[in-house]
Amino acid sequence: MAGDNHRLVVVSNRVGPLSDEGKAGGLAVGLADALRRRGGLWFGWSGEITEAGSHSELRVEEHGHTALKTIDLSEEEIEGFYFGYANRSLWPLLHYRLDIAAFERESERVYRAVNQRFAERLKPLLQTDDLVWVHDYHFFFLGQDLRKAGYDGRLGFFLHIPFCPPDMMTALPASQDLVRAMLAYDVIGFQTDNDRRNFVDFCVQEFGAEDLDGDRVRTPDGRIVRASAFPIGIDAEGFAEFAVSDEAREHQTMVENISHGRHQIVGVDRMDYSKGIVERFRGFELLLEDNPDLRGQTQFLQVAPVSRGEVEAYADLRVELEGLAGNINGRFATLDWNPIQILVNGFTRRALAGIYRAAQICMVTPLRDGMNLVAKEFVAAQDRANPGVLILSRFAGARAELPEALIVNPYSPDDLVRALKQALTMPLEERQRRHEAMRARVFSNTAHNWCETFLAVLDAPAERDLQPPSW
Ligand code: GDG
Repeated sequence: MAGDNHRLVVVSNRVGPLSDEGKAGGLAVGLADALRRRGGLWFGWSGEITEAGSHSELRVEEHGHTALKTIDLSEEEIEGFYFGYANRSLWPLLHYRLDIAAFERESERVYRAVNQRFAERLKPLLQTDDLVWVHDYHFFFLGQDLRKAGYDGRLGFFLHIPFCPPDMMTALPASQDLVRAMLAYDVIGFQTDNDRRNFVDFCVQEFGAEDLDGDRVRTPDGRIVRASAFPIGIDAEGFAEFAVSDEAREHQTMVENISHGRHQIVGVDRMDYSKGIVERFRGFELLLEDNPDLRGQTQFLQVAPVSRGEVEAYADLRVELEGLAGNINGRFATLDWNPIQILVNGFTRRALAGIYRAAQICMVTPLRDGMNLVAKEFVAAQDRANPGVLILSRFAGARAELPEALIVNPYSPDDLVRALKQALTMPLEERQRRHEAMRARVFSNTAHNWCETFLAVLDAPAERDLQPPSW
Protein backbone atom coordinates (compact mmCIF):
# COMPACT_ATOMS: atom_id res chain seq x y z
CA MET A 1 0.00 0.00 0.00
CA ALA A 2 1.37 3.40 -0.96
CA GLY A 3 2.71 5.62 1.76
CA ASP A 4 1.84 3.16 4.50
CA ASN A 5 4.52 4.55 6.75
CA HIS A 6 3.13 8.08 6.50
CA ARG A 7 0.17 9.28 8.49
CA LEU A 8 -2.82 10.33 6.39
CA VAL A 9 -4.40 13.70 7.22
CA VAL A 10 -7.67 14.43 5.44
CA VAL A 11 -9.15 17.93 5.41
CA SER A 12 -12.71 18.49 4.25
CA ASN A 13 -15.57 20.76 5.17
CA ARG A 14 -17.75 17.93 6.50
CA VAL A 15 -16.00 15.32 8.62
CA GLY A 16 -17.08 11.67 9.01
CA PRO A 17 -18.87 9.41 9.53
CA LEU A 18 -16.29 6.64 9.55
CA SER A 19 -18.74 3.89 8.60
CA ASP A 20 -20.85 3.47 5.47
CA GLU A 21 -24.07 3.18 7.42
CA GLY A 22 -27.10 5.43 7.51
CA LYS A 23 -27.06 8.46 5.32
CA ALA A 24 -23.37 9.00 4.56
CA GLY A 25 -22.71 10.36 1.07
CA GLY A 26 -20.32 8.91 -1.46
CA LEU A 27 -17.32 11.08 -0.66
CA ALA A 28 -17.32 10.24 3.04
CA VAL A 29 -17.39 6.56 2.16
CA GLY A 30 -14.16 6.65 0.13
CA LEU A 31 -12.22 8.68 2.66
CA ALA A 32 -13.51 6.80 5.68
CA ASP A 33 -12.31 3.62 4.03
CA ALA A 34 -8.75 4.97 3.61
CA LEU A 35 -8.63 6.33 7.17
CA ARG A 36 -9.99 3.13 8.69
CA ARG A 37 -7.28 1.14 6.97
CA ARG A 38 -4.33 3.47 7.52
CA GLY A 39 -5.28 5.39 10.62
CA GLY A 40 -4.75 9.12 10.78
CA LEU A 41 -6.49 12.41 11.26
CA TRP A 42 -9.62 13.89 9.69
CA PHE A 43 -9.87 17.64 10.18
CA GLY A 44 -12.70 20.02 9.30
CA TRP A 45 -15.85 21.79 10.43
CA SER A 46 -17.73 20.32 13.42
CA GLY A 47 -21.12 21.11 11.87
CA GLU A 48 -21.74 23.42 14.88
CA ILE A 49 -22.41 27.15 14.60
CA THR A 50 -21.23 28.95 17.74
CA GLU A 51 -20.28 32.46 18.77
CA ALA A 52 -16.60 31.52 19.08
CA GLY A 53 -16.70 30.08 15.56
CA SER A 54 -13.32 29.04 14.20
CA HIS A 55 -11.74 30.23 17.50
CA SER A 56 -13.64 27.49 19.34
CA GLU A 57 -11.90 24.73 21.22
CA LEU A 58 -10.86 21.77 19.12
CA ARG A 59 -13.44 18.95 19.28
CA VAL A 60 -11.76 15.57 19.35
CA GLU A 61 -13.25 12.10 18.75
CA GLU A 62 -10.98 9.06 18.75
CA HIS A 63 -12.01 5.95 16.80
CA GLY A 64 -9.27 3.35 17.12
CA HIS A 65 -6.24 4.73 15.37
CA THR A 66 -8.19 7.51 13.65
CA ALA A 67 -8.97 10.89 15.21
CA LEU A 68 -11.65 13.30 14.05
CA LYS A 69 -10.69 16.86 15.01
CA THR A 70 -13.03 19.69 14.22
CA ILE A 71 -13.66 23.35 14.90
CA ASP A 72 -16.89 25.36 14.85
CA LEU A 73 -17.86 28.23 12.58
CA SER A 74 -19.71 31.40 13.57
CA GLU A 75 -22.89 32.68 11.87
CA GLU A 76 -20.82 35.22 9.99
CA GLU A 77 -18.30 32.59 8.88
CA ILE A 78 -20.88 30.09 7.69
CA GLU A 79 -22.72 32.78 5.77
CA GLY A 80 -19.68 34.26 4.01
CA PHE A 81 -17.54 31.14 3.62
CA TYR A 82 -20.07 28.36 3.03
CA PHE A 83 -23.32 29.83 1.73
CA GLY A 84 -21.70 32.91 0.23
CA TYR A 85 -18.42 32.34 -1.56
CA ALA A 86 -18.45 28.51 -1.76
CA ASN A 87 -22.08 28.02 -2.75
CA ARG A 88 -23.22 31.28 -4.33
CA SER A 89 -19.97 32.06 -6.21
CA LEU A 90 -17.77 29.03 -6.75
CA TRP A 91 -20.34 26.23 -7.08
CA PRO A 92 -22.33 27.86 -9.91
CA LEU A 93 -19.23 29.24 -11.63
CA LEU A 94 -17.38 25.92 -11.66
CA HIS A 95 -20.58 24.25 -12.95
CA TYR A 96 -20.55 26.68 -15.91
CA ARG A 97 -23.43 28.76 -14.47
CA LEU A 98 -21.98 32.23 -14.72
CA ASP A 99 -25.56 33.47 -15.13
CA ILE A 100 -26.43 32.71 -11.49
CA ALA A 101 -23.02 33.14 -9.86
CA ALA A 102 -22.99 36.04 -7.41
CA PHE A 103 -19.70 37.67 -6.51
CA GLU A 104 -19.70 39.55 -3.21
CA ARG A 105 -16.55 41.15 -1.84
CA GLU A 106 -17.46 40.43 1.76
CA SER A 107 -18.01 36.69 1.13
CA GLU A 108 -14.66 36.42 -0.59
CA ARG A 109 -13.00 38.09 2.39
CA VAL A 110 -14.65 35.72 4.87
CA TYR A 111 -13.84 32.68 2.69
CA ARG A 112 -10.15 33.59 2.64
CA ALA A 113 -10.16 34.31 6.37
CA VAL A 114 -11.75 30.93 7.12
CA ASN A 115 -9.19 29.13 4.91
CA GLN A 116 -6.41 30.92 6.77
CA ARG A 117 -7.88 30.08 10.15
CA PHE A 118 -8.26 26.40 9.23
CA ALA A 119 -4.60 26.40 8.19
CA GLU A 120 -3.54 28.03 11.49
CA ARG A 121 -5.59 25.56 13.53
CA LEU A 122 -4.35 22.56 11.53
CA LYS A 123 -0.64 23.46 11.43
CA PRO A 124 0.17 22.50 15.07
CA LEU A 125 -1.50 19.10 14.51
CA LEU A 126 0.81 18.19 11.61
CA GLN A 127 4.09 16.30 11.41
CA THR A 128 6.54 16.80 8.53
CA ASP A 129 6.12 13.35 7.05
CA ASP A 130 2.30 13.40 6.98
CA LEU A 131 0.42 13.07 3.73
CA VAL A 132 -2.05 15.96 3.87
CA TRP A 133 -4.99 15.62 1.49
CA VAL A 134 -7.34 18.62 1.22
CA HIS A 135 -10.76 18.27 -0.40
CA ASP A 136 -12.87 20.40 -2.61
CA TYR A 137 -13.89 23.92 -3.47
CA HIS A 138 -14.23 25.04 0.15
CA PHE A 139 -10.46 25.08 0.56
CA PHE A 140 -8.70 26.44 -2.53
CA PHE A 141 -6.48 28.71 -0.39
CA LEU A 142 -5.79 26.38 2.50
CA GLY A 143 -2.63 24.84 1.01
CA GLN A 144 -1.06 28.23 0.40
CA ASP A 145 -2.02 29.32 3.91
CA LEU A 146 -0.39 26.19 5.36
CA ARG A 147 2.80 26.95 3.44
CA LYS A 148 2.73 30.52 4.79
CA ALA A 149 2.33 29.08 8.26
CA GLY A 150 5.57 27.14 7.65
CA TYR A 151 4.32 23.67 6.68
CA ASP A 152 6.72 22.03 4.28
CA GLY A 153 5.37 18.46 3.97
CA ARG A 154 3.42 16.74 1.19
CA LEU A 155 0.19 18.53 0.30
CA GLY A 156 -2.44 17.20 -2.07
CA PHE A 157 -5.76 18.63 -3.23
CA PHE A 158 -8.74 17.01 -4.93
CA LEU A 159 -11.51 18.94 -6.63
CA HIS A 160 -14.76 16.94 -6.57
CA ILE A 161 -16.61 19.29 -8.90
CA PRO A 162 -15.80 20.45 -12.44
CA PHE A 163 -13.24 23.09 -13.31
CA CYS A 164 -14.79 25.46 -15.87
CA PRO A 165 -12.99 26.70 -19.02
CA PRO A 166 -10.50 29.55 -18.48
CA ASP A 167 -12.59 32.21 -20.22
CA MET A 168 -15.39 31.58 -17.77
CA MET A 169 -13.05 31.29 -14.79
CA THR A 170 -11.60 34.75 -15.44
CA ALA A 171 -15.03 36.24 -14.62
CA LEU A 172 -14.35 35.44 -10.97
CA PRO A 173 -12.86 38.51 -9.31
CA ALA A 174 -9.34 37.58 -8.21
CA SER A 175 -9.44 34.33 -10.18
CA GLN A 176 -5.66 34.52 -10.61
CA ASP A 177 -5.14 34.62 -6.84
CA LEU A 178 -7.30 31.54 -6.44
CA VAL A 179 -5.63 29.48 -9.15
CA ARG A 180 -2.12 30.53 -8.09
CA ALA A 181 -3.01 29.50 -4.55
CA MET A 182 -3.83 26.01 -5.86
CA LEU A 183 -0.23 25.72 -7.04
CA ALA A 184 0.94 25.56 -3.42
CA TYR A 185 -0.27 21.93 -3.45
CA ASP A 186 2.18 19.31 -4.73
CA VAL A 187 -0.54 17.23 -6.40
CA ILE A 188 -3.82 18.61 -7.74
CA GLY A 189 -6.47 16.03 -8.64
CA PHE A 190 -9.49 16.45 -10.91
CA GLN A 191 -12.34 14.09 -11.79
CA THR A 192 -11.70 14.10 -15.55
CA ASP A 193 -9.11 15.03 -18.07
CA ASN A 194 -11.40 17.79 -19.32
CA ASP A 195 -11.27 19.49 -15.91
CA ARG A 196 -7.51 19.07 -15.71
CA ARG A 197 -7.16 20.58 -19.20
CA ASN A 198 -9.26 23.63 -18.23
CA PHE A 199 -7.09 24.20 -15.17
CA VAL A 200 -3.79 23.85 -17.04
CA ASP A 201 -5.04 26.13 -19.85
CA PHE A 202 -5.89 28.77 -17.24
CA CYS A 203 -2.38 28.57 -15.74
CA VAL A 204 -0.76 28.84 -19.17
CA GLN A 205 -2.97 31.64 -20.49
CA GLU A 206 -3.28 33.77 -17.38
CA PHE A 207 0.16 33.66 -15.83
CA GLY A 208 2.51 31.95 -18.23
CA ALA A 209 2.89 28.61 -16.48
CA GLU A 210 4.37 25.83 -18.61
CA ASP A 211 2.44 22.70 -19.56
CA LEU A 212 5.02 19.87 -19.30
CA ASP A 213 4.53 16.21 -20.19
CA GLY A 214 3.72 13.68 -17.48
CA ASP A 215 0.83 15.84 -16.18
CA ARG A 216 3.27 18.39 -14.79
CA VAL A 217 2.98 22.16 -14.66
CA ARG A 218 5.95 24.48 -14.16
CA THR A 219 4.88 27.53 -12.17
CA PRO A 220 6.25 30.99 -13.04
CA ASP A 221 8.62 30.70 -10.05
CA GLY A 222 9.99 27.41 -11.37
CA ARG A 223 8.28 24.87 -9.12
CA ILE A 224 6.85 21.67 -10.58
CA VAL A 225 3.30 20.73 -9.63
CA ARG A 226 1.49 17.58 -10.67
CA ALA A 227 -2.06 18.01 -12.06
CA SER A 228 -3.89 14.80 -13.04
CA ALA A 229 -7.31 13.22 -13.40
CA PHE A 230 -8.22 10.72 -10.64
CA PRO A 231 -11.82 9.68 -11.34
CA ILE A 232 -13.54 8.82 -8.05
CA GLY A 233 -15.25 5.46 -7.54
CA ILE A 234 -17.62 3.81 -5.06
CA ASP A 235 -17.35 0.83 -2.71
CA ALA A 236 -18.96 -1.32 -5.40
CA GLU A 237 -18.99 -4.61 -3.51
CA GLY A 238 -20.37 -3.01 -0.37
CA PHE A 239 -23.09 -1.29 -2.36
CA ALA A 240 -24.00 -4.46 -4.26
CA GLU A 241 -24.40 -6.17 -0.86
CA PHE A 242 -26.64 -3.35 0.34
CA ALA A 243 -28.84 -3.99 -2.70
CA VAL A 244 -29.70 -7.52 -1.50
CA SER A 245 -30.09 -6.63 2.21
CA ASP A 246 -33.47 -7.01 3.93
CA GLU A 247 -33.98 -3.27 4.04
CA ALA A 248 -33.25 -2.99 0.32
CA ARG A 249 -35.64 -5.83 -0.51
CA GLU A 250 -38.40 -4.17 1.52
CA HIS A 251 -37.95 -0.97 -0.45
CA GLN A 252 -37.69 -2.79 -3.74
CA THR A 253 -41.00 -4.51 -2.99
CA MET A 254 -42.62 -1.21 -1.98
CA VAL A 255 -41.62 0.40 -5.28
CA GLU A 256 -42.75 -2.67 -7.24
CA ASN A 257 -46.09 -2.58 -5.45
CA ILE A 258 -46.74 1.02 -6.43
CA SER A 259 -45.57 0.47 -10.00
CA HIS A 260 -47.92 -2.53 -10.55
CA GLY A 261 -45.84 -3.96 -13.38
CA ARG A 262 -45.47 -0.60 -15.13
CA HIS A 263 -42.06 0.55 -16.31
CA GLN A 264 -40.36 2.23 -13.36
CA ILE A 265 -37.99 5.12 -14.01
CA VAL A 266 -36.00 6.63 -11.12
CA GLY A 267 -33.87 9.69 -10.52
CA VAL A 268 -31.76 10.21 -7.36
CA ASP A 269 -30.07 13.54 -6.74
CA ARG A 270 -29.42 16.07 -4.04
CA MET A 271 -31.89 18.78 -4.96
CA ASP A 272 -29.46 20.92 -6.95
CA TYR A 273 -29.87 22.93 -10.15
CA SER A 274 -26.71 21.36 -11.58
CA LYS A 275 -28.44 17.96 -11.65
CA GLY A 276 -30.83 18.83 -14.50
CA ILE A 277 -33.96 17.64 -12.67
CA VAL A 278 -36.18 20.31 -14.23
CA GLU A 279 -35.03 19.35 -17.73
CA ARG A 280 -35.54 15.65 -16.88
CA PHE A 281 -39.15 16.29 -15.75
CA ARG A 282 -39.77 18.16 -19.02
CA GLY A 283 -38.37 15.20 -20.99
CA PHE A 284 -40.68 12.81 -19.15
CA GLU A 285 -43.64 15.11 -19.78
CA LEU A 286 -42.83 15.20 -23.50
CA LEU A 287 -42.61 11.39 -23.54
CA LEU A 288 -46.19 11.20 -22.23
CA GLU A 289 -47.36 14.01 -24.49
CA ASP A 290 -46.00 12.42 -27.68
CA ASN A 291 -46.79 8.80 -26.81
CA PRO A 292 -50.34 8.31 -25.55
CA ASP A 293 -49.76 4.55 -25.56
CA LEU A 294 -47.16 4.96 -22.80
CA ARG A 295 -49.55 6.77 -20.47
CA GLY A 296 -50.52 4.47 -17.66
CA GLN A 297 -47.53 2.27 -18.56
CA THR A 298 -44.61 4.28 -17.19
CA GLN A 299 -43.97 5.81 -13.82
CA PHE A 300 -41.27 8.16 -12.61
CA LEU A 301 -39.95 8.34 -9.04
CA GLN A 302 -37.58 11.20 -8.21
CA VAL A 303 -35.69 11.04 -4.91
CA ALA A 304 -34.38 14.56 -4.24
CA PRO A 305 -33.34 15.26 -0.66
CA VAL A 306 -33.32 18.97 0.03
CA SER A 307 -29.85 20.50 0.09
CA ARG A 308 -28.53 24.00 0.88
CA GLY A 309 -32.09 25.22 1.39
CA GLU A 310 -30.71 28.53 2.76
CA VAL A 311 -29.41 29.51 -0.70
CA GLU A 312 -32.14 31.19 -2.76
CA ALA A 313 -31.50 29.30 -6.00
CA TYR A 314 -32.09 26.02 -4.10
CA ALA A 315 -35.30 27.16 -2.43
CA ASP A 316 -36.57 28.36 -5.84
CA LEU A 317 -35.72 25.00 -7.39
CA ARG A 318 -37.84 23.13 -4.87
CA VAL A 319 -40.86 25.30 -5.65
CA GLU A 320 -40.30 24.84 -9.39
CA LEU A 321 -39.94 21.05 -9.17
CA GLU A 322 -42.99 20.58 -6.98
CA GLY A 323 -44.94 22.78 -9.39
CA LEU A 324 -43.77 20.84 -12.43
CA ALA A 325 -44.55 17.47 -10.86
CA GLY A 326 -48.00 18.80 -9.92
CA ASN A 327 -48.62 19.96 -13.49
CA ILE A 328 -47.56 16.65 -14.99
CA ASN A 329 -49.81 14.74 -12.61
CA GLY A 330 -52.60 17.25 -13.26
CA ARG A 331 -52.32 16.75 -17.01
CA PHE A 332 -52.03 12.97 -17.17
CA ALA A 333 -52.99 11.25 -13.90
CA THR A 334 -55.88 8.77 -13.87
CA LEU A 335 -57.78 7.14 -11.03
CA ASP A 336 -55.19 4.36 -10.74
CA TRP A 337 -52.01 6.02 -11.99
CA ASN A 338 -49.87 8.96 -10.90
CA PRO A 339 -47.13 9.50 -13.50
CA ILE A 340 -44.60 11.26 -11.30
CA GLN A 341 -43.69 11.30 -7.64
CA ILE A 342 -41.04 13.45 -5.95
CA LEU A 343 -39.72 12.58 -2.48
CA VAL A 344 -37.71 15.25 -0.72
CA ASN A 345 -36.63 13.24 2.32
CA GLY A 346 -33.48 11.17 2.18
CA PHE A 347 -33.32 7.38 2.49
CA THR A 348 -30.70 5.17 4.12
CA ARG A 349 -28.12 3.80 1.69
CA ARG A 350 -29.60 0.31 1.91
CA ALA A 351 -33.08 1.59 1.13
CA LEU A 352 -31.67 3.58 -1.77
CA ALA A 353 -29.95 0.48 -3.14
CA GLY A 354 -33.32 -1.30 -3.11
CA ILE A 355 -34.95 1.59 -4.99
CA TYR A 356 -32.23 1.45 -7.67
CA ARG A 357 -32.79 -2.28 -8.01
CA ALA A 358 -36.53 -1.87 -8.48
CA ALA A 359 -36.00 0.47 -11.44
CA GLN A 360 -35.96 -0.48 -15.11
CA ILE A 361 -34.41 2.87 -15.97
CA CYS A 362 -32.29 5.35 -14.02
CA MET A 363 -31.99 8.88 -15.38
CA VAL A 364 -28.74 10.62 -14.43
CA THR A 365 -28.92 13.80 -16.46
CA PRO A 366 -26.90 16.60 -14.82
CA LEU A 367 -26.23 19.75 -16.82
CA ARG A 368 -22.71 19.51 -15.42
CA ASP A 369 -21.27 17.15 -12.80
CA GLY A 370 -17.77 16.40 -11.52
CA MET A 371 -18.33 12.63 -11.55
CA ASN A 372 -21.80 11.58 -10.33
CA LEU A 373 -21.77 8.61 -8.00
CA VAL A 374 -25.46 7.84 -8.48
CA ALA A 375 -24.66 6.48 -11.94
CA LYS A 376 -22.11 4.08 -10.44
CA GLU A 377 -24.35 3.08 -7.53
CA PHE A 378 -27.20 2.26 -9.92
CA VAL A 379 -24.90 -0.02 -11.92
CA ALA A 380 -23.59 -1.75 -8.77
CA ALA A 381 -27.11 -2.33 -7.40
CA GLN A 382 -28.56 -4.09 -10.47
CA ASP A 383 -29.49 -7.74 -10.78
CA ARG A 384 -27.01 -9.03 -13.39
CA ALA A 385 -29.58 -11.45 -14.80
CA ASN A 386 -32.08 -8.68 -15.48
CA PRO A 387 -30.37 -5.28 -15.25
CA GLY A 388 -31.94 -1.86 -15.70
CA VAL A 389 -30.83 0.74 -18.23
CA LEU A 390 -28.76 3.79 -17.34
CA ILE A 391 -29.48 7.06 -19.16
CA LEU A 392 -26.46 9.30 -18.61
CA SER A 393 -25.70 12.93 -19.41
CA ARG A 394 -22.79 13.68 -21.70
CA PHE A 395 -21.87 16.37 -19.13
CA ALA A 396 -21.33 14.01 -16.18
CA GLY A 397 -17.72 13.06 -15.43
CA ALA A 398 -18.94 9.44 -15.16
CA ARG A 399 -19.58 9.40 -18.89
CA ALA A 400 -15.87 8.71 -19.59
CA GLU A 401 -16.04 5.40 -17.69
CA LEU A 402 -19.62 4.45 -18.61
CA PRO A 403 -19.92 4.91 -22.39
CA GLU A 404 -22.27 1.88 -22.60
CA ALA A 405 -25.00 3.92 -20.91
CA LEU A 406 -27.46 5.69 -23.22
CA ILE A 407 -25.65 9.01 -23.50
CA VAL A 408 -27.89 12.09 -23.77
CA ASN A 409 -27.79 15.84 -24.09
CA PRO A 410 -29.81 16.82 -20.99
CA TYR A 411 -30.75 20.19 -22.51
CA SER A 412 -32.65 18.48 -25.34
CA PRO A 413 -36.08 17.13 -24.36
CA ASP A 414 -36.20 15.29 -27.71
CA ASP A 415 -32.97 13.52 -26.94
CA LEU A 416 -34.29 12.49 -23.51
CA VAL A 417 -37.43 11.10 -25.14
CA ARG A 418 -35.35 9.22 -27.73
CA ALA A 419 -33.26 7.62 -24.97
CA LEU A 420 -36.29 6.80 -22.81
CA LYS A 421 -37.97 5.02 -25.72
CA GLN A 422 -34.81 3.11 -26.52
CA ALA A 423 -34.48 2.09 -22.86
CA LEU A 424 -38.12 1.04 -22.62
CA THR A 425 -37.77 -1.39 -25.52
CA MET A 426 -34.19 -2.57 -25.05
CA PRO A 427 -33.88 -6.37 -25.36
CA LEU A 428 -32.57 -8.29 -22.35
CA GLU A 429 -29.41 -9.41 -24.13
CA GLU A 430 -28.43 -5.81 -24.95
CA ARG A 431 -29.18 -4.65 -21.41
CA GLN A 432 -26.96 -7.39 -20.03
CA ARG A 433 -24.13 -6.63 -22.43
CA ARG A 434 -24.13 -2.92 -21.62
CA HIS A 435 -24.49 -3.55 -17.90
CA GLU A 436 -21.63 -6.09 -17.71
CA ALA A 437 -19.24 -3.65 -19.41
CA MET A 438 -20.15 -0.83 -17.02
CA ARG A 439 -20.15 -3.13 -14.01
CA ALA A 440 -16.61 -4.27 -14.74
CA ARG A 441 -15.39 -0.67 -14.60
CA VAL A 442 -17.40 0.28 -11.51
CA PHE A 443 -15.97 -2.76 -9.71
CA SER A 444 -12.39 -2.11 -10.79
CA ASN A 445 -12.11 1.65 -10.24
CA THR A 446 -13.43 1.66 -6.67
CA ALA A 447 -13.26 4.30 -3.93
CA HIS A 448 -10.43 2.27 -2.46
CA ASN A 449 -8.40 2.35 -5.71
CA TRP A 450 -9.10 6.05 -6.15
CA CYS A 451 -7.61 6.82 -2.71
CA GLU A 452 -4.64 4.56 -3.17
CA THR A 453 -3.82 5.92 -6.63
CA PHE A 454 -3.96 9.51 -5.42
CA LEU A 455 -1.91 8.78 -2.30
CA ALA A 456 0.70 6.85 -4.28
CA VAL A 457 1.26 9.91 -6.46
CA LEU A 458 1.30 12.23 -3.45
CA ASP A 459 3.80 9.95 -1.77
CA ALA A 460 6.17 9.74 -4.77
CA PRO A 461 9.54 11.37 -4.16
CA ALA A 462 9.15 15.14 -4.35
CA GLU A 463 9.72 16.34 -7.87
CA ARG A 464 11.13 19.54 -6.40
CA ASP A 465 13.89 17.50 -4.74
CA LEU A 466 14.81 15.97 -8.08
CA GLN A 467 15.28 19.27 -9.90
CA PRO A 468 18.88 19.95 -10.90
CA PRO A 469 20.27 22.94 -9.05
CA SER A 470 19.68 26.13 -10.99
CA TRP A 471 23.32 27.11 -11.46
C1 GDG B 1 -19.99 15.84 -5.42
C2 GDG B 1 -19.87 16.15 -6.92
C3 GDG B 1 -18.98 13.84 -7.30
C4 GDG B 1 -28.67 11.00 -2.79
N1 GDG B 1 -29.89 10.89 -2.25
C5 GDG B 1 -29.76 10.18 -1.13
C6 GDG B 1 -28.42 9.84 -0.98
N2 GDG B 1 -27.78 10.36 -2.00
C7 GDG B 1 -26.33 10.15 -2.22
C8 GDG B 1 -26.10 9.34 -3.46
C9 GDG B 1 -24.65 9.64 -3.75
C10 GDG B 1 -24.50 11.06 -3.20
O1 GDG B 1 -25.64 11.33 -2.39
C11 GDG B 1 -24.50 12.07 -4.31
O2 GDG B 1 -23.28 11.98 -4.96
P1 GDG B 1 -23.09 12.58 -6.41
O3 GDG B 1 -21.76 12.14 -6.88
O4 GDG B 1 -24.19 12.10 -7.27
O5 GDG B 1 -23.22 14.16 -6.28
P2 GDG B 1 -22.76 15.36 -5.24
O6 GDG B 1 -23.42 15.24 -3.94
O7 GDG B 1 -23.03 16.62 -5.98
O8 GDG B 1 -21.18 15.13 -5.05
C12 GDG B 1 -20.03 14.87 -7.76
C13 GDG B 1 -19.02 13.65 -5.80
O9 GDG B 1 -18.89 14.91 -5.12
C14 GDG B 1 -17.87 12.76 -5.32
O10 GDG B 1 -16.63 13.22 -5.76
O11 GDG B 1 -19.28 12.60 -7.93
O12 GDG B 1 -19.84 15.16 -9.13
O13 GDG B 1 -20.85 17.12 -7.31
O14 GDG B 1 -23.79 8.80 -3.05
O15 GDG B 1 -26.38 8.00 -3.21
N3 GDG B 1 -27.93 9.11 0.04
C15 GDG B 1 -28.82 8.69 0.96
N4 GDG B 1 -30.16 8.98 0.88
C16 GDG B 1 -30.66 9.71 -0.14
O16 GDG B 1 -31.86 9.95 -0.22
N5 GDG B 1 -28.38 7.96 2.00
